[in-house]
Amino acid sequence: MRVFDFDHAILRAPARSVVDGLRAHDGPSPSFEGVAAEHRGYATALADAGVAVDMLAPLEDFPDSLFVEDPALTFPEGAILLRPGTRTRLGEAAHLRTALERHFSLVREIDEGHADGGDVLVTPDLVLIGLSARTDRVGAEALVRALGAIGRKARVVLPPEGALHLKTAVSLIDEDSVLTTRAGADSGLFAGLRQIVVPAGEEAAANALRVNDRLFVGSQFPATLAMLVDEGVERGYAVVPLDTRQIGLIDAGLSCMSLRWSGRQG
Ligand code: CIR
Repeated sequence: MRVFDFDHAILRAPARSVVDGLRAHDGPSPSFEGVAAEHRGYATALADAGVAVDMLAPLEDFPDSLFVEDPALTFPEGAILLRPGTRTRLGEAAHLRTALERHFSLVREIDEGHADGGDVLVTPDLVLIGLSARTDRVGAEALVRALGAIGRKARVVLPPEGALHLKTAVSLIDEDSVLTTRAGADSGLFAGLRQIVVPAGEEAAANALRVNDRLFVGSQFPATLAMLVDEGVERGYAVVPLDTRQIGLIDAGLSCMSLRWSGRQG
């Protein structure tokens, strides 16, 4: 089984409060209808790729709660509840517990520091945990231990500057390949992997999502899409463009809207 083979996912429907979602820089708010449409497109694309989607109810008190990847991690071996590193999101983890317990016999948790799932890149041999404004050293080390308990080797790294999360700047798109920004490639963090650099001006496209034989890429990134189509044919995946312009207004991309795993060992 490859690390991007998934047959289950948990998603959370956006709340109307999503218009107040966090963003690093002042800018326009997304519309609820726009986010909801992008979220529906994403859920449909996952289902089309062969994934059974468990859609959780919206949480009005948590504007960013549709980004379920930040408060938890899921693997075939088990789930881990995290401690998101920003005040308005810390409470999201508790709201995921019941859903995780429905799918996993054991739900571990980190109990100190802070860590966001957006800072966690899973590669075939190693889990990379990026330190960021959301993930601190104490949380990252607690996560290394939790991952160790389910048999995953992990390393704490310093991601390229300027990215909200590690995965803002990188995605695993094949067993030996990452899609990353120029800064990500220059950081040396992914030196053991084949690095495909997104064209200048399309840095946000580096947050793509590989699911089974599909690669989801933001549809607003034409140069990246054009670059990846041939690569996909050669490597056996189809490139699927998905609109992320509305969630992009609140610093989100394709990986953060789902928790994914293969149930074959879970
Ligand atoms: C936040 O700032 O937490 C949200 N507005 C966006 C979270 C995106 N999450 C991710 O990329 N893993």
